[in-house]
Amino acid sequence: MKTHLLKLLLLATTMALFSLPACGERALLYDVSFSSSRITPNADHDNDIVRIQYRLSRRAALSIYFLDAAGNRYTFRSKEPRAPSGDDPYSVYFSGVVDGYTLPGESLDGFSVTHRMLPDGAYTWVVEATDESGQTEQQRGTLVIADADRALPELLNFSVTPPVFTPNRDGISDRARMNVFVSKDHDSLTVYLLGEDGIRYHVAEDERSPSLPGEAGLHTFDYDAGVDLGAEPPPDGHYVVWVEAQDAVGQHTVATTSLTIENGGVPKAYILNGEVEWSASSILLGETIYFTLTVENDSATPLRTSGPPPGTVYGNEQNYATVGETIQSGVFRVAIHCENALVNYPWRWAIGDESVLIESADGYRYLPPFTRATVSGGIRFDSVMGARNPQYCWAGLIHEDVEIAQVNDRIDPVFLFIQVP
Ligand SMILES: [Ca+2]
Ligand SMILES: [Ca+2]
Repeated sequence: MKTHLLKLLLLATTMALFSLPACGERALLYDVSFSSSRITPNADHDNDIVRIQYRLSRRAALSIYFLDAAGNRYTFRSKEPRAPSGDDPYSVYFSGVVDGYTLPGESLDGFSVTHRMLPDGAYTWVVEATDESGQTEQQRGTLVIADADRALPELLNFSVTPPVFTPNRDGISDRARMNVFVSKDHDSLTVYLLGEDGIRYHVAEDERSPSLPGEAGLHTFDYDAGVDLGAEPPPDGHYVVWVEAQDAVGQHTVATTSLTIENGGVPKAYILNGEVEWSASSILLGETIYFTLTVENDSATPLRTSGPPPGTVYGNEQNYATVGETIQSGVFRVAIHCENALVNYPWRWAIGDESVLIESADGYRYLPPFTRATVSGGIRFDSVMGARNPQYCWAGLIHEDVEIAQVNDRIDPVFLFIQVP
């Protein structure tokens, strides 16, 4: 009798041993739990998230996904490599947001969704682990999602103008403007250029954007490629421009367009050696004083210029505007100023002549990169023009509506005396 009982016990023990997974190995995946069986993911801080915990006895690829009543599968984690769990279980919070999906018959208007809230409903959750030998274990349970905030932060009419821009402070297409309409209040909205080398260039939102940061509505971005602050812009080339938005429940949307950078760079122009050759320091009333200097383009970006051409002689009562060559933003010009002049640098000339300037397709003229040009011109004094005689006259190199760099201002003055008979 006793022997029979012992045999039965032995048999039971043996069976129990054999019923363990993988012939006596510990379960690969164990202690799987969801802290709640129902969440209301709507960012009201009430029951918005569930904590998922699990343990792994061996290195494994870990997946967590959800099955709806129709058997559609929604991915939260997909075959992510995991080391064996240590003292603490793995722990991850789930807020109802899974990898982007589209509903049957649904089409999104010019954007895509990378992370999206599940629709309300009852789901089967599956936590699944596959070890290096290919053995898979999974556990399942039920999670109900109710009152989910499913409105997407839609990204509508994302655009960039102009599609080709030249960030080089020449006043032509120096800025690119990005517009996007976001349909929902959001936690973040970012715009960046992505180069072929994988480098991202962040674009800041315009301070005059019609909508406050985080608010639904039209958002505008103004991009100078950093040139306004003197930084070199991204290299010339084609870029994908990305906009990404994320809402309070963690849904994430993206949209893209493209932008081409041409002739980008920070212009660097100098009067060579800060040197001006003056024809005289004393002239008779009615005579002309001439100057000659050399302009150096010490940058990889072309320097835009405008007329009148070198060699032009101004009457002292004239100025650049009276000869029809008004200021144009971004243009470089050589200029002369005398103390008695009423206008700042009244006499201005192109920074080169036709032998050195190149003309763009749209008719603008440029001094090419790393090029020098000799510029001369004159001013005929028909009057003394003011009280001071002699007066100081000097040269400058002006970047119109941008700056007169310290290094290019009040260059090589001449103390000019005009002899009045
Ligand atoms: Ca809630
Ligand atoms: Ca430009």
